[in-house]
Amino acid sequence: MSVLDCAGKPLDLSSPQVMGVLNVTPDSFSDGGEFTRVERAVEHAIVMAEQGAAIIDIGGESTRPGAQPVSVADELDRVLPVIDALRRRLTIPLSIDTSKPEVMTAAVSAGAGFINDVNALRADGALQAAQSTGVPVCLMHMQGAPDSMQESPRYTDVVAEVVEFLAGRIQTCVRAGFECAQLVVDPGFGFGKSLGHNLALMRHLDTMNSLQVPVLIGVSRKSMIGALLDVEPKDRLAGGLVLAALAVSRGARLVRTHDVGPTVDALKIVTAVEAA
Ligand code: 8Y7
Repeated sequence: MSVLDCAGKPLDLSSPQVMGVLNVTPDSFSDGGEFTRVERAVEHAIVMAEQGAAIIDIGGESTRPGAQPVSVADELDRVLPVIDALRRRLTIPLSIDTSKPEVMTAAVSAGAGFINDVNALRADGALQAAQSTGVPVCLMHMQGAPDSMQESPRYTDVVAEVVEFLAGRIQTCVRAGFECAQLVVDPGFGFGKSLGHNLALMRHLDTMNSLQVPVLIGVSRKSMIGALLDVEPKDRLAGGLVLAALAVSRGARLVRTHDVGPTVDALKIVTAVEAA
């Protein structure tokens, strides 16, 4: 379970690691045009690798609540030049953050070694496309769709329902030809969840270890921190670090974050304490 083969690049999860977020969307890199956007994204990824990220997650479609959908062509125009530039400049694996089968296939051909799908391969053709690439996949839980998921999230037992959903997706993937050693799961903090649901998932995150595949979490700058502290995204670092530490102490192996340097430090501390 501990070393994933990301198209030839190893991702060693025997200790917890950081996944750096690289958004290549017009809203995150305004002005300056195409070249500037690619250049800035590449530079940012290199900084995150220097800060200790074990993998970089490249996304060309915003999955924030209420976000607008993006066409396959636009998503590819955003991510492919960045993947192409980074595959030669970084030794760590690159992850493609997408739910679209066409983007999965093209991104892995261009050099991505991991697929991060917030839709857990439920889109038409995604299961087959991802399986054909041969790279590991993160299956994330989401209730509803991004445009409406935060309107009225409902569960009887959020922890049991998320685990049950992910167990079902693992089973579907294995039947489609995946090996368990290629799969990672994620409870999907903020994706069709109230603050109470997010807190229950964090409190009982160790329950996810029963799935016997590595657990990834993403909490950095999310609204659950805003709701607890009443602070803007730029002031959510401390909250995100505490949640990352709590998650890792409950067994999470990969932490997806915008704040790579501080998160690497936090995970080193937790790892040292857990090893004592
Ligand atoms: C997550 C994610 C986002 C997450 C995984 C944001 C793409 C929203 N969040 N992928 N993506 N897990 N696996 O605030 O929690 O970064 S986008």
